[in-house]
Amino acid sequence: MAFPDGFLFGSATASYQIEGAVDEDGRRPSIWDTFSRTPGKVVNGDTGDVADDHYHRLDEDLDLMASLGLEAYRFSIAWPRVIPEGRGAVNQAGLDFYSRLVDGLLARGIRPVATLYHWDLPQVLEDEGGWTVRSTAEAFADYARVVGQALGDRVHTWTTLNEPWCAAYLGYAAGVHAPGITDRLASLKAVHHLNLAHGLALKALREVVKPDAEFSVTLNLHVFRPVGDTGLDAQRRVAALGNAAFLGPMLEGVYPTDMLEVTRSITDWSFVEEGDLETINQPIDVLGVNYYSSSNVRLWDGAGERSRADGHNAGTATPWPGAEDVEFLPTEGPHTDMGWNIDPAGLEDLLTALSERYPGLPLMVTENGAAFPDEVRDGRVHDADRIDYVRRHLQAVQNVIARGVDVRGYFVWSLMDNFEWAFGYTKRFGIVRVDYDTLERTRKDSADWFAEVIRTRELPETP
Ligand code: IFM
Repeated sequence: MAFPDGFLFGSATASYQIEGAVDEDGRRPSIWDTFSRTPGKVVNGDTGDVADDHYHRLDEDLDLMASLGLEAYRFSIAWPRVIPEGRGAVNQAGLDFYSRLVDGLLARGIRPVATLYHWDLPQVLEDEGGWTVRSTAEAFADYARVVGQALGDRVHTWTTLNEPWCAAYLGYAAGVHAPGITDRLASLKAVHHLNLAHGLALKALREVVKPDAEFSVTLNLHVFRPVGDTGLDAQRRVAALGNAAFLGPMLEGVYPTDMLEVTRSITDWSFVEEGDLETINQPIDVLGVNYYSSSNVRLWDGAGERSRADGHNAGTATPWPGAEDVEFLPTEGPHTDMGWNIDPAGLEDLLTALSERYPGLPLMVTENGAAFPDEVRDGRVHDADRIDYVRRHLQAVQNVIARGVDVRGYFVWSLMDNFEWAFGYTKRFGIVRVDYDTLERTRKDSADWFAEVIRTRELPETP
């Protein structure tokens, strides 16, 4: 079966994970600069100081994308490069970099899909409370307007946030992502202010960008598989925190009852002000879905040690505030290098459920891919495991399209190996290998395979 006309094949990256050049041309520190420089927070003490040096290798990377035949490229913009102090003065050099990127994409026939926030909050704003305070959402709207004014004549799709679940819960509850805070109430305030930032930014963008631009948000929606008698109850609790906490306000204008119930012992949500939900509930043109794996859940019966195989680098604190009694059971293998299971049926289930709940809202898989311990042989990476992973998930996308689900595209994570947050450079997700000593880029077998899928618009027969 061929992918439908108009279905977009792309790849995705994020600013802090690839750019490097963290203190050049006026960029100021983000929370990830601070966090990664804090001993013990990132494996090997790795930082994004150099990363893939994409900032200096823009043309080479654009040519690489063109050589793969990419139809779209999803990148993120570093707020501290554009407005280094978080609010106020605009750094033209920062905007110029993204303007060159967008022009370079268009010149090569690649559609720019820009994300405004992929976790690199200006540190100065974190010092004022970060996402726990409303003023950060307001500053985000101003930043969105600035970027929209500069690039809005050329960017095709605007994405406000990438995976606010990670920013809120991994950053402020589990503390395994920047800013490294372990405070359940703070994480719930962060959820709300990220949601508010999304709504305010969409309003600002709509006023300044070209009329045919599209608007979206990218969520890492979770697939929870209930286990045993208590599985459904466990699923209801974590689905409220993980999925409905964002889908509810953004697409339905409400925080779901389950969410309020699960978090009752932590907050009465009085930080939600009148009119906020209306602001958050802005129309979008496409919902970005990031999917990698699924989880098995049930309620902990109190006996033995609670299993916490939630796949999110659990520290001592949980990223599930209020749902501490939910147990994440180990999943069936094989697993990727992240320890995540491989469950393409989960992607089918997720896309199907979304299309049933939100009929008429197009979906886009804005991230999917896998880290594997690549081996270089004769200068090549024969990553059959990654090809198999991507092939099976693309097959899942085809299956749901055949059943009438409106999926508009697929972006592989990631274009090239990069800084994998708390795992530093130890996890490789790229379809292109980066040699971190020489910064040389080499296409893996998966890159050649993906290029062929794009060229033929079909999945090759399984060998
Ligand atoms: O690398 C991340 C990306 O930044 C957000 N989504 C998941 C990827 C793999 O962990």
